Amino acid sequence: MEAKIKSLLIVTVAAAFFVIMPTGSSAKETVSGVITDKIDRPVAGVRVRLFDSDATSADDLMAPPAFTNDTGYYKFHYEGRHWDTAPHGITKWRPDIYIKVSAPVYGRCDNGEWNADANWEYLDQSRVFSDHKIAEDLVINLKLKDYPADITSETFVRGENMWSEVDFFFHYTAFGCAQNGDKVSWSGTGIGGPPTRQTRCWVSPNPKCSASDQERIRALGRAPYPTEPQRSQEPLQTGTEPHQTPNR
Ligand SMILES: [Ca+2]
Repeated sequence: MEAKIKSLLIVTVAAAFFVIMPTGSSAKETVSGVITDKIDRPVAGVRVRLFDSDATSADDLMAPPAFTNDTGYYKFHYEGRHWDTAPHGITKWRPDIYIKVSAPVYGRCDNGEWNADANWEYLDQSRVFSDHKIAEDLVINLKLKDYPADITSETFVRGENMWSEVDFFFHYTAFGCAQNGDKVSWSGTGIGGPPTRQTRCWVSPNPKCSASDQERIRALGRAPYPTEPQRSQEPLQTGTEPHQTPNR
């Protein structure tokens, strides 16, 4: 019993020491913040990359990527070195800091073609904090103005602002042109109706609809809609489709 109390005491003292122990020179060379969506909800699991903006060369990646936690929080620690060439004493070596945010995707529709290699979809980036003093912690909170994109059955009408194509049961692509000209693309939607879910393709509000996109949509309006392809006789592997049972 005495030993137990003793060990508890040691743990308590150690914990107290840890709390009051100075953490060295206070945190420096850090960038942290919270990523939120367009209605101010925290966005978890997105990739945040930290860059030094350079006018005359490619921007430097200042640290390995960070990922937001459940509260949308991310944090970087970067090297306290000269980020631009300039003599010491002249502050122009300070980093010009900004962040870029991307969401994970498992492939993506690129111009109507399925790109299975796409892992990340760019969402947004912050402004540049020029010549930032590295001894001062920097907080960059970013609100993703276009995330998540709206897809509702009212938004897209096939043949008016929506185009779709069927390659195979599990490989078809579709996109719609929103009223502001944004191109919203996806795959894995029910081909017999409006898009109801995104299973393989990121909803991308960034690209604009081109003139040829509009032409394809207008042509679709004059032609019969593509029909759903014959489904394989093999059992579905994804488990996301409602299973049709034969009449008993
Ligand atoms: Ca720079």
